[in-house]
Amino acid sequence: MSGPYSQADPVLPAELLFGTATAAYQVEGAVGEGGRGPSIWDTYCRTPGRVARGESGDVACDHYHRYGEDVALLAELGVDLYRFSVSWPRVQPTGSGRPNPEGLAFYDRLVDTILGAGIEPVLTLYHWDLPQALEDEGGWRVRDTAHRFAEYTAIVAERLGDRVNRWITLNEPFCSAFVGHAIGRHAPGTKEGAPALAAAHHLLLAHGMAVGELRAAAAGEVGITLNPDHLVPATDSAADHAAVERARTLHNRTWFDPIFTGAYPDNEKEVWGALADGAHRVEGDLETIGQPLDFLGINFYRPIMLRDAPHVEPDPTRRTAVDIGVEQVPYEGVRHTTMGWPVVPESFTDLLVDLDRGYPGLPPILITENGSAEPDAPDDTGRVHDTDRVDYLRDHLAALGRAIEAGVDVRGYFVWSLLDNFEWAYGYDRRFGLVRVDYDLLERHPKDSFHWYRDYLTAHRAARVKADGA
Ligand code: IFM
Repeated sequence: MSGPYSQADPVLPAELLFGTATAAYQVEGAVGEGGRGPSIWDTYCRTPGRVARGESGDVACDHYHRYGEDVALLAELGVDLYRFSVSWPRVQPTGSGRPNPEGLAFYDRLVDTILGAGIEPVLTLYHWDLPQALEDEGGWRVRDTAHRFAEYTAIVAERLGDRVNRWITLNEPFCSAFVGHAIGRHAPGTKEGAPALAAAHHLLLAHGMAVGELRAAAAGEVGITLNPDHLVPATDSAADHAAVERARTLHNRTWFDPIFTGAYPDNEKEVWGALADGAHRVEGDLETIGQPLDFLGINFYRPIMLRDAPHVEPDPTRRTAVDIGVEQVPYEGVRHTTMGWPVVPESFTDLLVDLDRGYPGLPPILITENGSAEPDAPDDTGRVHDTDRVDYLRDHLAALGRAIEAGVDVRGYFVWSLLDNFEWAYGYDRRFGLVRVDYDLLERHPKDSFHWYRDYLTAHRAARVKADGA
């Protein structure tokens, strides 16, 4: 492996756009300011034992006050795009009714600052921070929350639709539905069976309703961000292949099939068993969910190796309420990031090619997240020489290039993340940023990967100018 600033950087199509991404609860802080209401993540973080070291997004990177400094960093990087999310409880503190003027004013300022730096804002409407008041009424388990999401979408579209041209309805609904309601490792942190499936359906419905609102507001291009997994059987046995197929339904098909084929997965009875009663589905929902999109956001970090395993995990702390009889198997012989995730760039190519072949007619793809958490120990001068992150990014960009060569229509790529930030149940010690955040002083320190990405983008832009002039 080579270090930063090497000549080995992949050359990607000149028209490919580049950016970085963040999410409201992970960076904003200021949870009690500007009229913001509580979200399920505030509640989850305050529940003892849920988040490492009892940490929370209360202060996070203080982006709410320091967004000007952060946008200046984006300008220095030279990105085309910046993906951020709007906090629903900042806009509607109880998740319904009249909008909070201070909340909308914050996003007005943020969007204007991003545009003023010559960068295009890409807005995610929901990155997991459901207003707690809606959770108290049943949250994603109930259909009304989809209607509330449509109402919130219309408010944001009316306010920002004149300046934001790319809209992402939901980020990784797999995590909201299953990590939140079946595995219990994300807010609201429950282990439920059928309600988790209802949550999945209502998230899909919320997405579809939001698409309708964004179209009505002529807000621009509309998409969703999914996190399909590249799933690999541990052995060639029929049982392990069948386990992968069940997991593919849980992780990928639950979302891709309704949105892109207008049907629920045909093996859902086999996967969910008695849980698949479909009680929450209403005629016409599939039409709402399956409206055409302008782009598909994909988040990719690592592949998952699986084997067939007896139903009912013996370790109660690892048990999930949606048990599909599979077990994760560690990847041997590859580097792992501090998330414990294996680094296998070729699986990025394979995933994209598989999706492209498996779902003909997919809209153009934006890679809305890709990146790695690394130990990032600063040296005596405070600099972070994060060579492993540079290698990760370079190797994944090369893998992306191979997918593009194979015919996958990819239009953009975002590094997760601009800043070190609040990594959900892991708290602050999992650092994904191109910029180190000193959480005591809230100072920002660009890492070597920041400089590498800046140089890479400079070279890419030069190639683009040349291509435009040719
Ligand atoms: O930090 C998260 C982000 O919020 C959603 N996608 C995965 C990232 C890394 O775990």
